Amino acid sequence: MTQADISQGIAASGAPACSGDANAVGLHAERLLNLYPSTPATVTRDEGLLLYRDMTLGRRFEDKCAEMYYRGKMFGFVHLYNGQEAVSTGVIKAMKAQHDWFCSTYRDHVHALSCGVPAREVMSELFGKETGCSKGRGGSMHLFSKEHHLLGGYAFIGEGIPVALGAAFTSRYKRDALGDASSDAVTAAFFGDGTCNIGQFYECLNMAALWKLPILFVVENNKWAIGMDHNRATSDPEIWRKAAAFGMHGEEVDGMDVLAVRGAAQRAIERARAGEGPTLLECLTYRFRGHSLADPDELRAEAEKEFWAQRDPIKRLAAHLIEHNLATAEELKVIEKEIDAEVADCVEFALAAPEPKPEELTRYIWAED
Ligand SMILES: Cc1ncc(C[n+]2csc(CCOP(=O)(O)OP(=O)(O)O)c2C)c(N)n1
Ligand SMILES: [Mg+2]
Repeated sequence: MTQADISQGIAASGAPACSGDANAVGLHAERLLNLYPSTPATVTRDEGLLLYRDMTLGRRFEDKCAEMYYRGKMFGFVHLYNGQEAVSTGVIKAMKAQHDWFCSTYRDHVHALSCGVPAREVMSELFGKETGCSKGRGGSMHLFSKEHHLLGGYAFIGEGIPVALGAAFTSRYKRDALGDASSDAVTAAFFGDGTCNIGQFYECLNMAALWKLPILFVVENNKWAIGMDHNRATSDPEIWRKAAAFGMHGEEVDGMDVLAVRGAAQRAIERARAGEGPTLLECLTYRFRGHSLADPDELRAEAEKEFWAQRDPIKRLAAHLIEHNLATAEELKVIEKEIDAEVADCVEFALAAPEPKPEELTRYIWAED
């Protein structure tokens, strides 16, 4: 396919015209425009509003994080999720809260919120406060909540994948070896495109397929691994195809469309619960900000950023809800206002919360009774 074809594809897709050079839009966009159509989820009004609320919370929480980071309220690296909300919401809200299991990466705030960890606990953790979900000992990259079955954010890439595999193995072992028929939890492991070039990914795919484990490997392919273009770093940029090497089901999906992600996730979850094993789900997405808040984001082409910004998953869901008479623009505005209040509240709460006591520095390294 030539660049002219890509430009025509963009026009034919009905997407608003991009300014700038079509050369800069690139292969990742080309894949999105040529995706094999998959069946999206259909949603009721309540489900649609729940998805809208979750994505809006994720976006506004992250915007507030940026503000707080630049005001010096949090330390270390902070990686935001703006642009990728359809993946977290699409997968996690298709699973059973406090029953299924979740493993994240260092880009973990929004996964935690989708899992139901209260915004107050997430913001407190980012401020290093005792009221944080990891008691202020973890920070941005190490969110954890036993109560919400969030098995962690991980600073080392790929570290969460074997942990997720262990959770999936546990579900299966409890049911098949220990005879607990109610043990049908499914695990979702989230990780990026760059992470698919390391060994743990392949080792875990192998074991998951071998033992037919109930797990979703969710690739958040946002085209970039810090400053490395995915297409320059991997043998076959279509990650979902790597599933075939393990005899596993693989699927690619528009990661800017929450209903497409939800539809694919629902199918994968159903297979996993039925004992039919794992799925490798590649979500084509894009991060709207730099790799971390320390990244000035000067590397990526403006035309590329604009191409993806025009596919903002939250605006897209809003348009769908309004078009299908599931909600009015006014109702969505009310939700946004409620979310703004929730985010303002979590900042106030976290600012006022106590620091961990210095003499308790090593507390929580081991589990307490
Ligand atoms: C084992 C390991 N090697 C290298 C790094 C440095 N590193 C931090 S982020 C990153 C890129 C990961 O990219 P990707 O998996 O695409 O995730 P994204 O940041 O795009 O969400 C790398 C290599 C690391 N954190 N851990
Ligand atoms: Mg990436």
